[in-house]
Amino acid sequence: MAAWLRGLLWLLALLALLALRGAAGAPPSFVVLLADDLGFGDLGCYGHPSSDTPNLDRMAAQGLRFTNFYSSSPVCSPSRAALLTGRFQMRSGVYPGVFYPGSRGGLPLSEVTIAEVLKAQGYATAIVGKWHLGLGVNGSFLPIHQGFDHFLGVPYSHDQGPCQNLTCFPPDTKCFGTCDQGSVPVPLLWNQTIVQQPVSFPELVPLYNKFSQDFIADCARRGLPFLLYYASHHTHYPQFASQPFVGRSRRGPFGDALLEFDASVGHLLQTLQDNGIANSTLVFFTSDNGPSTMRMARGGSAGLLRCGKGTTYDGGMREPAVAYWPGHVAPGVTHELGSTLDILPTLAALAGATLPKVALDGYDLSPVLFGSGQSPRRTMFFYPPSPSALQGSFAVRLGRHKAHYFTQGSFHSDTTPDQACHGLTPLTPHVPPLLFDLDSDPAENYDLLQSAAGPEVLQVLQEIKQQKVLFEQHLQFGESQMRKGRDPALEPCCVPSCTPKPACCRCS
Ligand code: CSN
Ligand code: MG
Repeated sequence: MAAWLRGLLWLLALLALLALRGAAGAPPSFVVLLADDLGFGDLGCYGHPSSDTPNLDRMAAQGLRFTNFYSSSPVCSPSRAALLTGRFQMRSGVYPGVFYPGSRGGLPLSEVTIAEVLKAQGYATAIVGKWHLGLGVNGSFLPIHQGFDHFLGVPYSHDQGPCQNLTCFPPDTKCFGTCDQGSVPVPLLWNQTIVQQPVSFPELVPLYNKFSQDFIADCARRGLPFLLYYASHHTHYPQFASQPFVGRSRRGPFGDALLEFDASVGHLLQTLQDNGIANSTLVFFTSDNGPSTMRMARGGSAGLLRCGKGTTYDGGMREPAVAYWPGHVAPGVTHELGSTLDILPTLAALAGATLPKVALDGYDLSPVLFGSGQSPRRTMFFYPPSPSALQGSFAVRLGRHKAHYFTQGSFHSDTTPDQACHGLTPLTPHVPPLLFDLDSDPAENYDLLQSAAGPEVLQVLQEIKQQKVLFEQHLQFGESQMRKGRDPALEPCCVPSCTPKPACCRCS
């Protein structure tokens, strides 16, 4: 080949490479929005008849809306552990149940979070809102030890402390129900420091909005890619809302809380616009677990799905989810499988980051977001709030089918018309499993083995069993963090040596 021709080919190859890099562009920023105890049926864009969610609905209309997206657990702490690590909660030991204010354990520091993955790529990182992955001695489990540069928020659920005085507007209105009376008042933390105790919830969301706005503006000014993890307390019980939202929805206190969350979403999207970074930022929205129907009209709704929080029926774990990135993610609806477990691998791929060298349970969803539309995820495994290696997964989804090997009710799913959901419904093994076709029967009503156990159905069951065995063979349970127990002395208190505890822990 002539030297000039070789030179020309080199040049062309170089130009192609540059063009590719240009198309990929600078690393994108990420906003991960997580609602709390919000069910599959709670948003306007998922069919709720009286919710007001104009901003989330707009995100869904201009982004990609998932119909088969799952959290990794039907309760909070395990679900959040999995979202941040891309690993099932059993691996990290975040089971059984959830963390409490005095829990000794937390998400182990040896786990690699998405914040740490992105920080290694030069990202700025912040979390605002609910943490719920432990406090530990001297705050050693707080977000700033897990890759987050900044934290403004509450370290656990806001019913994990006395909340009957949680003021609602108009002033002196009693909020609904009672909470954990024996714990310290719920604190607001800035990094590791208690800045308010108890938190004034009706004034909290404006603080979160300002924190988010300042963080985003600062990153934009410095030209830094960032991760903002916005973990809202809405719409967890007990519902609260700032003054402009009280009584403004058609759906009562739950609707008001949802309306305020939706307004925060609008505020965040506007902030991205104002800083000129809307088309370099992927916004991903989902929820941590299904609705707490034990709260009746103050709980959320799983829509047409069966049961809710605490159960391995779809109502406990299938969640609304939207990926929004104008100019990059084409608007539409996908019926492909996805999970909160996939967030870490997906964001890592987009950032060009290397994956942690550990067993991951997530997949890079880029093909769903930008490509063929086909998800690399073919299965989803359903584990109860108290998982054990002996029982294994309670249910397995493969494609459109889901087999239940165990079912169990949960008090979180009380008051639904279906008794199978309720707390008094005991653990029940199913041999053979219950088998549902979630495409033709999303409500998990009609067991295929009762009605139509033809050879194709038995074949499906065989394949699901194979996937189950294969997965469980390689699933190592980490040491349980919850079984380390609790110590009241570890509960966060702004006046460390005051008496009588816990009530004396008050600062404004
Ligand atoms: S959760 O809700 O943290 O959103 O899962 O606030 O499972 O025992 C769950 N629980 C308090 C809660 C306790 C919560 C439990
Ligand atoms: Mg929750």
